[in-house]
Amino acid sequence: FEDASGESTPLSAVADAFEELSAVVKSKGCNFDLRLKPFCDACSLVSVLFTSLGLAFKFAELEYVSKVSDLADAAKGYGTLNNVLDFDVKHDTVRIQGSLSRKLRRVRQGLDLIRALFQNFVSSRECCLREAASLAYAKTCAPYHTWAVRTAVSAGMYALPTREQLLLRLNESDKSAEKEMQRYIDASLPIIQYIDKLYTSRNISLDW
Ligand code: 1PZ
Repeated sequence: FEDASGESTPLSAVADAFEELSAVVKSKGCNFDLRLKPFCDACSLVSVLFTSLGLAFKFAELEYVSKVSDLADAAKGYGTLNNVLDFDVKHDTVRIQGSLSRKLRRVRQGLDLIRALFQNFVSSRECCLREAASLAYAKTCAPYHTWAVRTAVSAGMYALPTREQLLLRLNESDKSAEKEMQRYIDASLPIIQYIDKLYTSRNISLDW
């Protein structure tokens, strides 16, 4: 999609990538064997949003980017998301720190964080970014993070740009941002559900 000047924006690139991915997942059903490569390609686009957030969330960016990049590095060897899970189930390493199944779970939580953030953002133009981000974090990631991480995140929230600054940095208007965010909200849901099913179908709970 294009902004007023005819250029594609970072947000529209993210929305495009997830729409493409979710179209595949939706058309082939939940038994479809999603490949790591296109999944990681879409996930790595999300990190452009971090650039717009300033230095406060540099550590979050590094965390997220390194996990996506480790999954991308494994793409050749594993091929699909299912194979990642199968490997860790076999070796009893699903929840072990550093395992790919755990990294996938964290990346999924990151995707859900962005989804919740966008939902708060589009639901009201009065909603400031800090409020939108704090609520989204509390809902999607905080329950699984240590006290130290939660404390750092809530301190970092005060350094977030304003809603207007974010829109400016993303090269969007209120209206165009709402459209692109809504596209991501809709397209990311089937992907998130697909990932959850990888775990639940193997009797792995999602409380971590
Ligand atoms: C406009 C967007 C505003 C978003 C503001 C919210 C920022 C949330 C900050 C999250 C910080 C996470 C710091 C490190 C957490 C790690 O402890 C965990 C567990 O790692 P493990 O022990 O399994 O190795 N890591 C994660 O949960 C990785 C994913 C973090 C999600 C980051 C956000 C992803 C999307 C960002 C796009 C802007």
